[in-house]
Amino acid sequence: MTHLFVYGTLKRGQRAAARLARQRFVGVAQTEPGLVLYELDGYPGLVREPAAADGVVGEVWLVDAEGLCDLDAYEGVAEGLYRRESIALVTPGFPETAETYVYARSVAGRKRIGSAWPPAG
Ligand code: PCA
Repeated sequence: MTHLFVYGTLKRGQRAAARLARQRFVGVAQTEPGLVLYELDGYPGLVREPAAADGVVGEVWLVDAEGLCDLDAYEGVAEGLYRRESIALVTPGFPETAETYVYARSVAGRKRIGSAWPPAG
């Protein structure tokens, strides 16, 4: 089983939430600083940005191997859209690290939305 941090369309109530239906929700948590979200085409991309002070808020799920394989396919890992990488969590009571989907393409010209998606307002 793998702890997976999701911050976009896979979150509860969002468009792709059903893809986690057979997995276990752990809770809402925050990442280490140095990670930030950009708005892409109706979904967000998390990127590493050393100056980002706040980190990202999202959900931690416990995902089985088959589910992770399906999610990698959905997120376009093989096509180089996202890379699945380990990041650190700072919320007490959570594992110290989790896997997440880091956006693997350029965010040049995209809107920087900060710590949470969808952005408020
Ligand atoms: N889906 C993945 C990565 C970005 C997206 O919209 C997620 O929810 O974490």
